[in-house]
Amino acid sequence: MTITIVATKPIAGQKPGTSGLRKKTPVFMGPHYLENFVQAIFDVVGAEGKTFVLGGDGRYFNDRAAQVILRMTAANGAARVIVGQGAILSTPAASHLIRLNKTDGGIIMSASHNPGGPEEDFGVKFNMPNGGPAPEGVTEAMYQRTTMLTEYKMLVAQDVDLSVVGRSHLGGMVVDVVDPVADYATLMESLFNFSAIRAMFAGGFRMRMDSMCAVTGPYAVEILERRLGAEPGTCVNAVPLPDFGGMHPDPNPTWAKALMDEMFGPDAPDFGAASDGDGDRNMVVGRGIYVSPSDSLAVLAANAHLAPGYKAGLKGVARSMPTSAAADRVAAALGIASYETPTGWKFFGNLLDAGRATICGEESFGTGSDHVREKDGLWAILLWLNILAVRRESVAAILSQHWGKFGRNYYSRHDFEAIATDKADAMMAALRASLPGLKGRVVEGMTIAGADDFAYTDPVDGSISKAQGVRLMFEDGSRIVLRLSGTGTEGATLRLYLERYAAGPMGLDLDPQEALAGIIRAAHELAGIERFTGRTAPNVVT
Ligand code: VG1
Ligand code: CO
Repeated sequence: MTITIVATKPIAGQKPGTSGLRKKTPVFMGPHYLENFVQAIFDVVGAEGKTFVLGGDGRYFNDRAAQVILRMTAANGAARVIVGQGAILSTPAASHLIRLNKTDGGIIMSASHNPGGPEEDFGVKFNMPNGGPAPEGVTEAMYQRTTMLTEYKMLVAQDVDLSVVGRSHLGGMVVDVVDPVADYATLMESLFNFSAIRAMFAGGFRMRMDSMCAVTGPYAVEILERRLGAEPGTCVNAVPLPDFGGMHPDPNPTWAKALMDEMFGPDAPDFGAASDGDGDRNMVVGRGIYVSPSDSLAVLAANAHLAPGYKAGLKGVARSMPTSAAADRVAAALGIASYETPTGWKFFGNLLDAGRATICGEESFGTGSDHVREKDGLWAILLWLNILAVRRESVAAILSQHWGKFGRNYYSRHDFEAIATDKADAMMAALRASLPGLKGRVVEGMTIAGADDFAYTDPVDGSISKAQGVRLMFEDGSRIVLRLSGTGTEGATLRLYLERYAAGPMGLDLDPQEALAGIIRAAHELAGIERFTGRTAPNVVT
C-alpha cells in the first residue's frame, strides 16, 4: 500500500460555523479544499488505530467526497470505517452508529437544510465518540490547524464499492458498508409503541410524510410504511436525489409549501410532517393547524411519558436561547430542570451526557432526546405519532388543551437572507452598542426590562460562549432576539425571533403574526433593520 504525502497550503475561511464547515459545492470541490479540512480533523482528533463512522445526506459530491475521505482515513492509519451503503446516512443515524459501535467519532457530509447541487452547498462535520457534534473548542482547534497545514496524507487506491453491504479492505483499513436504515429503525422500535401506532394506521389514520427528496426518504418508507403499516404512498419525495429534486429541503411553511397546502386543504390527512436535507429537522402539521417548533418541543416534553422509551419521565428539558419559553413552563410544571443554551446542537451534548436533560429542542425545527446526540426529525415525528395513538385526539385538540393549561407563547422567526455582510455586521454592532441604554425605554407601549448579548456557561464543563445573540426583554415577558446565521454560504442572514406570552383563557387563538405585530414593529425600530439593510420585510417567516 502506498501513502502519498501531498504538499498543500492553508486555505482561508475553513472555520466551522453553527454546524460544521459549509461552503458552495464548487469551493469544496476545489483543489485541496476537502482534503485540507479532513487532514485538519485527523490532526486534531488523531486517526491511528481508530474506528470512525462515515456517511452523508446524499447531496451532489457526497459519493466522491466519501471516497476521498476513505482514502485519507486509511492513509492516516485508521483501523476501520463503518460507512452507510451508498455513502448515505442521516445525521441522527450516523450519531446512533457512532454510539452503537462505540467508535471514535464520525464524519458527516451534509449542508443540512441548504440546497444541494453543483452550484449549491456542501458541508463536512466531525462528531465525537458520544455521537454529538464536536464542541467549540474542538472545531476551533480544527480551524487553527487549517491555517498552518503544509501537507496531507492520501492512500493510492481505487474507489471502494459502497453499493453493497459487506466488508472490504482499503490498504490496511477495514471498510464495513452497512444498511443505513436497519439499526436506526431498531432504535426507534425500542423507544416507541409501534403496535399502538400500527393499530392507529390500521384504523384509518392518514398521514403525509414529505422527505423533500432528501435523506429521510428510505428511513420514512421503512419505518412508516413497512413497519407501521401506513398506507403506501404516505411518504412522498422519498427518493434522495443529489440536487434534492431542486427542492430547498428546509421543512418550514415556506419551503414545504406543498405539504402545508395539503394539510390546510379539503382532503387533509390527520397528520403531516416533513424533514430536512440530512434528516435531523422536522416540521409537524395537524389537519388545518401548524405546530410551531417551540410548541412542538413543549408538547413533546409534556407527553413524552406516553412513549415506552420515556415512561420513567424526563430528567430535564433544554432549549436553545431563541426558542420560546413554552418548554420551560412544562419543565416547571413537571418539577424538572430546564436549560437555555446557545443555538446549535453541540451545546446540548454535555447536558445529555451528564443525564441532566432528556429532551432538547430548537425553534429551527429541531427536536431530539438522549437516544442520540443530534436532533432527530423522524424521532420527533414518531413521538408525535405515539402521543396521537395513545391520546386518540387530533393535533388541534392536543395543542388547544396544551395552551389552555400552560398559556401560549406566541412565536415567530423572521429571516432576512442574503444581506451584504458588512451591512448586517454594522447593524448588529450598532445594536450591541445600544444595549446599555435600553433598560426602561418604552417602545410600542412596552417597557424594556433588560437587554443583553447572550453568553452561556456550560454547567457541566464550565466552558464559556459569548456573543450568542442579542436579547431584548420586556416587562410583560415579551422578547425579541436577533442574531446572524452561522450556517449560510452567501452574505449574511439576519434571524429575528419574536415572542409574546398570553396566559389565557382568552386570546389563545390569534394568528401569531397579528399577536406579535407590536413586537415586530418594536424590533424594526430598535434594530433599525431598514436603515442598515434596506429590508422592510423578511423573506422567510416561520
Ligand atoms: C441553524 C439553526 C440552528 C441549527 C443549525 C443547524 O443555525 O438556527 O438552530 O442548530 O441551523 O441545523 P444558524 O446559525 O443558521 O441560525 V441543520 O439541520 O442545518 O444541521
Ligand atoms: Co439538518
